[in-house]
Amino acid sequence: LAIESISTMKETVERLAMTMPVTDMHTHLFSADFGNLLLWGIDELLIYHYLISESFRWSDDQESYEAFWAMSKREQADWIWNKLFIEHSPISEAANGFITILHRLGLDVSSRNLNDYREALANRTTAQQVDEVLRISNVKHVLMTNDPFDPEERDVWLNRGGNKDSRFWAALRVDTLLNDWPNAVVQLQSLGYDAAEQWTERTKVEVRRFLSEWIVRMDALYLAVSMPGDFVYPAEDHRTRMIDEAMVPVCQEHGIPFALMIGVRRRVNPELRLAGDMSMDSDVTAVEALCRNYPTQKFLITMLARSNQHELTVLARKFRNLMVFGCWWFLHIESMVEEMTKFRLELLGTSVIPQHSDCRVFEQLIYKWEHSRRIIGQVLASKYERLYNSGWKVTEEEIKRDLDDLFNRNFWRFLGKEQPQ
Ligand code: REL
Ligand code: ZN
Repeated sequence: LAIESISTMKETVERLAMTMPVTDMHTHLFSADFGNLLLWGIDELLIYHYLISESFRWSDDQESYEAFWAMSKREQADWIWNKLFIEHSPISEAANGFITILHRLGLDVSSRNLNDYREALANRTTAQQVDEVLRISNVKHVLMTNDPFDPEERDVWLNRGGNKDSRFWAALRVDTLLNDWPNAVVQLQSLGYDAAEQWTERTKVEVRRFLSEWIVRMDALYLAVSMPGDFVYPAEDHRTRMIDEAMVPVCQEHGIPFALMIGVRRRVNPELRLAGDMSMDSDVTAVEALCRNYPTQKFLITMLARSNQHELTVLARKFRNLMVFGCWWFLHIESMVEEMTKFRLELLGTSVIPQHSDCRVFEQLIYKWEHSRRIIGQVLASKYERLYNSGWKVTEEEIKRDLDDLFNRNFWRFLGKEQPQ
């Protein structure tokens, strides 16, 4: 039944946008099977690298980076809490996000008593918190970032049965193979693969074997990498050979997409460690060449520079094997999510994946999705309103269909898989 008034239409879109289950197609979260790799709780939330870099803006030469890194997690969390929440107001997206989390967990935000918050969560088990957070955030499927070169993670896959939680899915991360080949060779050799630094036939075969074995072992839904902004393709270099001769052939063999996240400049301030990464402009023609060279290979693409977003969205009009996804990292802020969602819907309709969370700490699912759902709902409602003014009235079923495409189905359809129940 067509919705007859604009206000009812807006209420319906908002209600559905805020409550519909979502597929979070890129996170750094893990299921409880991965033990300590799964980060959660108050202190982990406060020492999120987004908040670390924001806190250092309120410190001076008297407070060395080293002194911060030497502190315990709890001390670091206290330091950040004071700087960002007590001495200043938590206005930034990440700081505001922490408040959204406390609020949704039912904690008294007005007390500003950090120890109370710690205590409130202290008696929960990891499994309880996972259930609770997935319930509050309405996240149904969580994609992990899985790196077989990480010894702790590898042990879970090889010796402890891997992922057993059907709400979690693997994505095989291949950064070292593409961006730090000498190191990757050492790792491959230590895992028993006969690889050499020189790109020989044997090395190619062994890299493919490594990728295939791990795709199968993890049941990886896609291959993933973060690339610097100066990534050029095609080029006479290691990356192009690795992509053309190992990664794309293996993706094709297993029928999985290749996700490239392009535009990061690692450690511009090494003192900040994980918090020291920066964004940089990228060359969209690299993605264009990939999509044209491999028309039957699917590419999931996101970019980190605001300046690349429009061109990338236009490119998706040209290639059906290109799926644009998410507002990544520094773009995951209110103003950018709104801007990007608007022009993506204007250029692509609903054939886009508007958001992923990139969470590193479990409870972040709560704020990242709540903040994004609201904006995506508002943008969608404004598009329906324009149609309404021309006499085109959407039904509740159509709103559901469109939101489900944005939040779930575009991802699963792109994989060529039924969305699991
Ligand atoms: O997957 C990536 O490469 C990035 O998303 C991460 O490196 C980054 O640190 C992440 O926390 C950003 O949101
Ligand atoms: Zn990420």
